This record gives sequence, C-alpha cells and structure tokens, in this order.
Amino acid sequence: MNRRHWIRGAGSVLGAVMLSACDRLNANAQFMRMLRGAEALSMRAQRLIAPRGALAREFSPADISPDFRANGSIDPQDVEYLTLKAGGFSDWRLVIDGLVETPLSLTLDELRGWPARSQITRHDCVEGWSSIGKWTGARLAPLLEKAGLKPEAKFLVFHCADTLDPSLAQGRYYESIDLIDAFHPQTILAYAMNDQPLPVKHGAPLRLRVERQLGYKHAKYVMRIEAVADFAHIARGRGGFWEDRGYEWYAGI
Ligand SMILES: Nc1nc2c(c(=O)[nH]1)N[C@H]1C(S)=C(S)[C@@H](COP(=O)(O)O)O[C@H]1N2
Ligand SMILES: [Mo]
Repeated sequence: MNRRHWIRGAGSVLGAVMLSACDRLNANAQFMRMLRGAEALSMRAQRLIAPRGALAREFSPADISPDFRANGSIDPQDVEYLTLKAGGFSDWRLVIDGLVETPLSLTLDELRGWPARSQITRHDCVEGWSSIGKWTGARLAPLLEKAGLKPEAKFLVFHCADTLDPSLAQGRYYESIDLIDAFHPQTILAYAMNDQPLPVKHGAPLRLRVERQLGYKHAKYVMRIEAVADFAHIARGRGGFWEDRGYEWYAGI
C-alpha cells in the first residue's frame, strides 16, 4: 500500500470512529484514550501531506470579510483587564517567561518595533463558520530567539486575561502550541486587524495568529507566554481551555 492509500484508509477509519462518538462515550476514559491515540495519528498523517513549514493560504484584500465574526470572550469583565483597557493598555505588558534564558516584558509600543508580518488568512472555527481577515503583528520566532528557549522547553502556553467559565476556579482562557507552530513564519502576535488597532472583541491588545490551526488555538487577550516542558500541571492538564473540556489539543488545518 502506498502512503496516500494508507492515509486515506486511516482517515476513513478515524471518520467512522468520530461519527460514532457521543457524549456518553465522551465520559468513558478508555474511549478518550483511544481518541488521543487517533489524534496523534492524524497529526502525523497531516504532516506527511503538508510539511510542517507549509504556509496557510493567503488571500487578497478583496476577500476580506466585511463582518469578521467574534467568538468566545468578546468583552472580558475581569478587573485586571478592565483596568488595563481603561488606561489604553499603556500599563499592559507581554511577559515571556518559563523555560527561557532571558524573560521578557514588553510594552505594546516595544512590540510594534519588532519584526512584523501582515497576512490575509481565513479563520476556521470548529463551530462551523469561517471569516477572512488581515492580521499584522510581531513574528513570534524572533521574540523566542531573544528570550532563548532552554533545551527542556517543548511547548508555549498562552495565558489570557479573560475568564470564559466563571463557574470554575480554572475558568481563565489559555492555549498551548508546540515549537513547530511557534516558529512557523505565519505565527504572529497580532496587534492590528484590517489595518486598525485590534478591537476588544477580537482580543485587544494582542492575540495569537497560528494559521495552521483551528480558531480555538488563536488565543486572544494574551498576557503571558510561558515556555514549558509539558502542560500537565496547568488547569486540567490538557493544554487549553477547550482541550480541558474535550477538544483535541492538535487542531491542525
Ligand atoms: N482569550 C480567548 N481567546 C480565544 C477565545 C476566547 O474565548 N478567549 N475563543 C477562541 C475561539 S473558539 C475562536 S473561534 C477565536 C475567535 O476569534 P475572533 O473573536 O477574533 O473571531 O478566538 C479563540 N481565542
Ligand atoms: Mo472557535
């Protein structure tokens, strides 16, 4: 069997597994373990088809959605965030720490001075909608090179300012990516959208764009980027707010 056939075969088996998934099975630990195995398989399969450095498709200005949807938190009410917003984010700092040689703390103005990239891309949300927007921001790779990742660092955790689930102590939004996505050329910390300062509903003052991943990986309201060896100790240990509630950690597109 050649590679392509093998991938197609594996894909249809996974599809059947997914179709039979239901909430009851979701609660079944053995089934969840199997899904995680399938997730690792789909991650490897996808990376055979599209190499890890491949760029997400970029669009032309004419393709930009006139009304880009906003989703999840759109107006955080966390006191710390409200205070920063009231001050025009002049007291906001992006912290990059954890397993780095030199922790960084950067103002928005300082970030604007770092090597930047603009890209017009399509945002795909698992809820079944897509919008095209233009994003401008600091490329993540040069910032990570400045901070100097320690050899043990394997993932970046994005800590956000918003509480999406107020019913729990662990209701703050957070996300994580691996170093392949972290150093991808289209991975940026966006401070502008469609040539305007990033609006609050889309994550002001700073949000992640990680274009080879589904919408929920694109952390908005980023406060801190922590380099870690693993994320088992953070919140419920699955690497993200939605991952802690059953979504797959790898959401590659
Ligand atoms: N901090 C934070 N980031 C977040 C979310 C959120 O609720 N809080 N929602 C996620 C989801 S599911 C999607 S689809 C996108 C939505 O981004 P948008 O509001 O700019 O469309 O942000 C993602 N990042
Ligand atoms: Mo989403």
